[in-house]
Amino acid sequence: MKFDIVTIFPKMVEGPLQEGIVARAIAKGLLDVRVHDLRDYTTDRHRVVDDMPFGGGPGMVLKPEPLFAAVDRIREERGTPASIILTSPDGEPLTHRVAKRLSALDHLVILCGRYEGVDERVREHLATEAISIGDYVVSGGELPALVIVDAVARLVPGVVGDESSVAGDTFARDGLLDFPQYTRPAEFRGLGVPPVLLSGHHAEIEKWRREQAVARTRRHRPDLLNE
Ligand code: JFH
Repeated sequence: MKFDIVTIFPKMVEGPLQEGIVARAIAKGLLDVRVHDLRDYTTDRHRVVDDMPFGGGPGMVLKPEPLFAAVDRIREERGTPASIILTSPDGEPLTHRVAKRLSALDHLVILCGRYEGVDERVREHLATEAISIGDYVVSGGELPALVIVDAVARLVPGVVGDESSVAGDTFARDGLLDFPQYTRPAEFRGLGVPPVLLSGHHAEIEKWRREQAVARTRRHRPDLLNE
């Protein structure tokens, strides 16, 4: 699967791609991720990517020309992408369902905005969709782009070693939050582990985990319970 990420801060994106599951998937050839410096697609001496908003108001907006030029180049060198995603606080919320849909596509472009956002013509005539990673504002599209790459990549077959840890277990299927997990030592600084987990009674363990998952879901995400 191919990803092209367009940003004014390529180093901010490249670092995280060089660690962990995503880095291993790139090394295995399962993912092909390229990061493009938006300033390379400017034509002026000062490599300006932003300008004042028409109508006034605070802050600056990303100009359309470098973003369109970057996508033109990606099309020439990498082919027409299946989706061109604009990261934005007012996009479609990123969910497991959205990540799953994107993971079936062969080539995604992700456009990272900065400042107060991007010229609306990018959203309307260049991007094919706008995605939000949640109801809070971060300072630009780079962290959202990394979240999208990571969440989507995990759903590409072979990227996560143990497929059953992706979506296979019964709790993920039921749409509940995770149950608590413990590992050795069985006693740490006077803190124990729920005895049922040490009991070896698999049916009892399953029952306890489900109860814990339901309790956590009721507490933190009652919207997920269909009651
Ligand atoms: C991004 C930024 C917008 C102004 C709320 C009302 C007024 C700062 C590009 C995505 C999610 C983002 C995100 C994605 C791309 C960009 C910063 C945008 C405003 C804010 C201020 C620039 C933020 N899910 N959160 N944040 N910014 N808005």
